[in-house]
Amino acid sequence: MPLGLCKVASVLKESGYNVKVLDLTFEKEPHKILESTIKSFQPERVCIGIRNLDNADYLNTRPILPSIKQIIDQVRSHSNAPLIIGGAAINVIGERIKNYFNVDAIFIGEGEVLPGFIEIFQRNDEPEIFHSTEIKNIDIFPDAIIPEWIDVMPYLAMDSAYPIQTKRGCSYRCTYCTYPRIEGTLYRKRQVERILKEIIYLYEEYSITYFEFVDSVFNTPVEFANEICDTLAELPQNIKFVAGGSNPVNFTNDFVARLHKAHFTAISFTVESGSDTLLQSYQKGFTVKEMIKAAEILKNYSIPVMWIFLIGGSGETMETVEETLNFIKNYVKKSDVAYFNIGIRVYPETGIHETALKEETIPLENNLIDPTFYLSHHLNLEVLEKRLKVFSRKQPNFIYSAQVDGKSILMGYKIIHLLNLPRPAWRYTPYFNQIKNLTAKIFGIFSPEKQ
Ligand code: B12
Ligand code: SF4
Repeated sequence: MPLGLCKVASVLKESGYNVKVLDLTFEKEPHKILESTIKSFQPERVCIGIRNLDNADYLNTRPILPSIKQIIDQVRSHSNAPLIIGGAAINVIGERIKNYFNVDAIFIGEGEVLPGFIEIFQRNDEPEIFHSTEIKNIDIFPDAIIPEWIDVMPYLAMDSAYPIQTKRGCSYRCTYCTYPRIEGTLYRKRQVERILKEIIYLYEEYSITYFEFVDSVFNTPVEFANEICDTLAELPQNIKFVAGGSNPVNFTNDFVARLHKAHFTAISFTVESGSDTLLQSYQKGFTVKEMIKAAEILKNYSIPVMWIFLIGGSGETMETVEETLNFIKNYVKKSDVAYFNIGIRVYPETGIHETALKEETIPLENNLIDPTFYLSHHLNLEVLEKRLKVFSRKQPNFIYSAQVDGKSILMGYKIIHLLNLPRPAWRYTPYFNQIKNLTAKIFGIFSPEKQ
């Protein structure tokens, strides 16, 4: 759900602009809708929010920017309004995007300050670049009530939770990550009462009962996360929450008990590796020992957990991959899910970019706009994939990106939504895979490496 874009729209509206948000995500004929909206609304400025550069998936890469280029060209052909782009993808790639699109301005940073700039935008031969300064108090801006701008039903039907941000910033320095660059390294927290008010409003006005916290790391700083959990615990029990990115630092019995009391229905744990060598290489700031401690605590609770791993960082070998698989085998509950991303999307100004430049696996002239990935030179992709396929047959709770069949997943989401089953949908992965493996056995469809 486009939280950032709706946030910008709300701020513009508060500044006195007549704003319309056009969400093309679920449109069957996006170009037609775009044309008719431009003709009827006659905008004086057009702002386009770009969230992703691509799907960041090495094994199944899908670029996104070429389709956005088409949309921009279409806007240009129907309107003379100055055109500005912004959003997470632009914040990640920065000025490197300057000559890629035919736009008048590129906005890098937090869109809440857009009203200050919007008046001065003109049609330009060359795009102007604006850098917003970091906003100290994010509470001074209005909340983005997404259903006031777009239809959220198709998102909810696809198992998407309603996004809530409780703070901005991340104080960690993981070598592959852009978040500290997008949101800064100091935490800027929202007032807890304000967050609560937003959730209650969405529940009462729009019957939304499923929320996800989209902070960089939900459980850091832990005192703030505790305060939020204690406040949420007072809400009606049918309102459920997902703790987006969480990590094992400060992951205590006391914290999980609070999550449980506050009706958290899932946790995603972005641990990245079960090998201390790789955790150190990624500069994760925790060790396997802390992961084991967190796993032991989680065994006492029924909250489903998705453990997310990132395979292929600097120093990854088949031995370190085996350490991660052993961690999954020994510590991840059979009813939980272990998800592997293979290969690291390289973004500018990250540690992994520096490593790739030093190793000369990525040339300096690569501006990183096109999907570019790092994979440890100690790994052979074919051998790795074979090993993971064999592992996944024995561990039905294990999945990796290339194995995920988008069409079946969408169908599954729809069924779960229609039957109103507890969410998130991924909690059913182990059962779904067991059925799939059993069916394959019955029909004797074994792939060659198994025999
Ligand atoms: C939470 C999150 C998710 C959640 C979303 C949950 C939900 N219910 O919404 C989940 C886990 C599902 C997810 C999935 C993916 N994500 Co994600 N996600 C994030 C995260 C952590 C926060 C996004 C967010 O909501 N921020 C809060 C809002 C308020 O901020 P914002 O959107 O950036 O908006 C601000 C500015 O960008 C700007 N702005 C926004 N729009 C506009 C428009 C204009 C005109 C202007 C001027 C300004 C402007 O102003 C806003 C307010 O300050 C970001 C990282 C980050 N820290 O930003 C990655 C991030 C957005 N995700 C990313 C990616 C790659 C993905 C996936 C493709 C990963 C994958 N392989 O599956 C998928 C794609 C999902 C999809 N369909 O788009 C990338 C996108 C950039 C890129 N590299 O391509 C990011 C930046 C992380 C990264 N790798 O660096 N993600
Ligand atoms: S991976 Fe997570 S903890 Fe590490 S810098 Fe990024 S957001 Fe912070």
